[in-house]
Amino acid sequence: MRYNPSVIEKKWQKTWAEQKKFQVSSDIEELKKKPKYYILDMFPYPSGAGLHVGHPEGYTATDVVARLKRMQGFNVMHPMGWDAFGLPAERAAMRENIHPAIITERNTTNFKRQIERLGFSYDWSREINTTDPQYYKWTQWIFLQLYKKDLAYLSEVPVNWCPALGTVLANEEVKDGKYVETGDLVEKKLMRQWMLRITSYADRLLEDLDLLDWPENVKEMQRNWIGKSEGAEIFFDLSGTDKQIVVFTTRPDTIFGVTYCVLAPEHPLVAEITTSENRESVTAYVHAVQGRSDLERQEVVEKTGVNTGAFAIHPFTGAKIPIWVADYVIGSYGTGAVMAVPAHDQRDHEFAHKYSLPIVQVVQTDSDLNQEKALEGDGIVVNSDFLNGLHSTQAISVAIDHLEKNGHGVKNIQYRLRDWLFSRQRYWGEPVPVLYGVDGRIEALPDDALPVELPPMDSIKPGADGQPPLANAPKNWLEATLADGTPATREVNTMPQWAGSCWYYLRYLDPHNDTQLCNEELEKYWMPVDLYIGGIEHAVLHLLYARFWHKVLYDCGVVHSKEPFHKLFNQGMILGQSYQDSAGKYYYPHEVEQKGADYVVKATQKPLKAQTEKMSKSRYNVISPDEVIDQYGADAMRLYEMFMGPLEQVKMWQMSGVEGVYRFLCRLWRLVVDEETGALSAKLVDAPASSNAYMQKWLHQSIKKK
Ligand code: ANZ
Repeated sequence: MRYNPSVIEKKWQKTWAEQKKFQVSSDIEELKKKPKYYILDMFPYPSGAGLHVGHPEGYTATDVVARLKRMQGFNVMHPMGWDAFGLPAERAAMRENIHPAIITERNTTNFKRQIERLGFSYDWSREINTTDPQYYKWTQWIFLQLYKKDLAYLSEVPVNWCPALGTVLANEEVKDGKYVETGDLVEKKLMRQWMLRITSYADRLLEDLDLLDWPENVKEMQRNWIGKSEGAEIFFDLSGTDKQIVVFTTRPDTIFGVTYCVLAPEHPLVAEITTSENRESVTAYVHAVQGRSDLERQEVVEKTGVNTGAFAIHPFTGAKIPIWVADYVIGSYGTGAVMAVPAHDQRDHEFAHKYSLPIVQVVQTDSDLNQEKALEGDGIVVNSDFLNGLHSTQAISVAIDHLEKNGHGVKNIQYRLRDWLFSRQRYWGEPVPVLYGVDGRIEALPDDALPVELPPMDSIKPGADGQPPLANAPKNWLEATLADGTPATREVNTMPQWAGSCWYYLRYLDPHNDTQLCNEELEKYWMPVDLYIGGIEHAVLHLLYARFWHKVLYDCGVVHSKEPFHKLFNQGMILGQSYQDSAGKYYYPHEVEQKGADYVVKATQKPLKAQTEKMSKSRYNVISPDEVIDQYGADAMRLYEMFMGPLEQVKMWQMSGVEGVYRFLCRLWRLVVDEETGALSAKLVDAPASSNAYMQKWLHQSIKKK
């Protein structure tokens, strides 16, 4: 009767399942007798590769807390489900010529098998899947609420269109005008897309971060993403016309240091104001910089631009200020135009140097102005008429007052946050529950028409000219009628993968409710989530989108907490194992052979740059929980993951560590079980538990060893 995890673990997992040990009641009266604890994992995307050892790291941590809280007398909500819509399944479906639903089913079955083997105490009766029509019915219902509140609208927006793939790409997927994975050309194309007005929630998303027990770095990432800037819009009259250009600035205190203005190349006034002598060079420039993404434009080291030949009038001095076009000014931020203050803004400084534009210092700071650097800090304002002698911060409000009084500007706040582009030209997502009449009328479907299910289709390839796959859906799906009986067609775009994960934590509370997204009493009892654990990669988008939807649902009266996730914790990534040779260099596991206690590099291989790297197929360093459990059992795997180091730290996987934990478990087993007879160890039974001499001896021996 040696320690045999495969027998022990199977037995207890079966018992737990049969006795429904971890199922929490749905009876609100019953629940109210005890305090609650809602502990949530970021639910996984069931990929074809199956679980890797990074998943169980967070899952083990939440499981430890869930079990503790149950023992402490809490009702514990600890559910699991599948975030299963998305591009990888769609791509796999096209590759293998199998429907994505089948691929998803295959992957979730495998994920569930792997997670169950680990013996976590999930309440499986609450399992959800975002691709289940009974689930996405409510994702669609929330979209309708957004639409009713004018928070969902259609807009012609420039998107990254890849003609070769026939699809729109995310900004992160495009570099140098090409799709990062295949190198196919990407162009900007205007397409009518659904947008969600997340910007109207910017202030609340910012302010309510203060209510949360989250890591400071995650809050800071959210703040930066929202990017609130307070300043002013200043109106510059255009010399010789009745037109104006409007700039956005956070530093109106530097208004007397303006020596030129800059328009973004896509600014609508560029063509209009450019003089005939400068037309050719401006057109050539605008053409040359087209297709560069905003991100690339901000990264560019060497600033470029051209003079339009036109002039603006300084609102206070009346001086004529040249207007340039340069792509360091971003069209989609602020007003797409800036007043340039080269003495106090680094970008303007570099540009002014390059094109020999004047540099006028108007703020006295601790350092002196030199060739390389602008003086970006605060100080005492100089060379600035009525602002002279004021500190920059005071000067900002005095300047704004003057501008407002004279009709030359207004106080203004800008956000980096943009409205959320919510349409995808894909099949494997939630259909948007909207119809278009023949006259172009838009009509949202009534609640009782939900769910709008995805039609079965033989081919889910995109249609011609960027038409989404659903444009080829069978006629009986595509064609519908408006409320007044006139013919209509369905929206053929689907929702992005983020949609389903924006509200899943609510569905777990009442997963089988077919009249409501979630029962109100249950929501009031369980929300907010007390502890949410997941990867730092979700620090911005998922968490921001979910907070946004939650606030909308709060405004609709569906939820009663302002924020969904009270405490957040990010687990650190588990990196792949590497081996060190005698020269102290590190190699991938497949590049070395073990010879005795040493590792010998098989062929002439380049050593790794760092001791460990991310686990990935191409690095041959992925560890599957299955192989660990086969060899050592789930308890060894779980204990090892918790013993690797602080949960939030990045750590390297080491099989020898699992081996060590396994040996510890064997010893623990021998302490309790007599290996010969299989009965409880005689040494344990002999003495009363309180004064167990054997245990005492063991304990003190252990303390001494330490
Ligand atoms: C004059 C000035 C003087 C500025 C100075 C800064 C320092 P944040 O904080 O990021 O909001 N700006 C405005 N719109 C822009 C655009 N579309 N593309 C590129 N730059 C833009 O930055 C606001 C500042 O960035 C603005 O204040 C403007 O330059 C520039 F000593 O105006 B400032």
